[in-house]
Amino acid sequence: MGTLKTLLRAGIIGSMLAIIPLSSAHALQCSNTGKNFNNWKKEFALEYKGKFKKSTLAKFSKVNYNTKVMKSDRNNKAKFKGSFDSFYKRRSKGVAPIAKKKWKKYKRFFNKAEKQFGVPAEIILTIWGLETGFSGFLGKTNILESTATLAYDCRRSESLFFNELLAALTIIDKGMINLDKRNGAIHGEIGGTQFLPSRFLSSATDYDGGGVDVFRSPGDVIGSTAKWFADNGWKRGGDYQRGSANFRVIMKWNRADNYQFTIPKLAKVIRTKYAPK
Ligand SMILES: [Ca+2]
Repeated sequence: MGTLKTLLRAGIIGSMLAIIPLSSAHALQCSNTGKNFNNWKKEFALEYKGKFKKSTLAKFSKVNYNTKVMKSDRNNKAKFKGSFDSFYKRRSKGVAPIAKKKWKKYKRFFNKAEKQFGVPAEIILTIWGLETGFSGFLGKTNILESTATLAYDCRRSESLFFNELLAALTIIDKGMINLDKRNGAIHGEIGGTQFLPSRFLSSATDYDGGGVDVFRSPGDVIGSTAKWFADNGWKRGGDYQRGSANFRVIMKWNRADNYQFTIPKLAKVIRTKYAPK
C-alpha cells in the first residue's frame, strides 16, 4: 500500500479519477465507528445512482461494517516492524524452493511474461510467494465488505480506499468478479499477488484463456503481475537491486521498507540458486 502521494505518482488514483469523478465523495460523512454505516451506505447509493448498475448498488447495500478489518488496519504497521534481518528471515522462509518448482511448472507463462513485459520470473515468483505463498492463502475477508468498511472509515475515506471501493464496484459492474462473494486479505486484496481493486482494473490480464482469474489461474497471476510492473515503469533487462531504476518500481508495490528490501534480495537468491536448468 502506498501513500497518497506515491499512489498519485504511480497513476493508480489518477486512473480511477478517469473512470468516475470524485466530486461527490466529500458529501459523504465518514466515521470512526460502525454506528452510522447504514446511513452512509444509503447516502453513497444515492450519490452513485445511475453511475453503477442497480444490481451492483444492491450488492453494496447488503455489506456489513467489518470490525475485524478496522482492528487490523489500525495495527497494520506492526506487521512490517522490526529489523530487516528478522523480517527477511521470517517472510522469505521456504519461499525459494517452492519458487523453483513453480518456475519449472509454469515456465511457459514466465517466458511469455518476460518476453511481453520484460519482467523476469524471479521478481514475479518473489511477489507471488511473499504475498500468498503461491496462492496458498488468498485471505478470508469479503472483498466488497473490507473495501466499503475502509472507505467509510475517516482515516482512509478521503483518499485511497474511497477509490478502491469505486474500483471494486466497477469490477462488479463490469461483471469481471463478484467481489461481494469473494474473499481476499484484510484490505480487499484480490488473488495470488493481492491486487487492490484499482490494480486489478489496471493490470489484470488473461494469460491462459478462459477469462481473467487471478484467484485460481497461475498463468493469469503471472501475466497480471508482470503487467503491473511494466505499467509502473519496469525497465527490461535492468538491474533491480536497491538504488536502481527498477527498484523504484518495486517501491511502488508496497510502502514498507522491510518489504521493499526483501523483494530484490529474495529474487536474487531465486535467480542464482533456484532457476530451472
Ligand atoms: Ca485465464
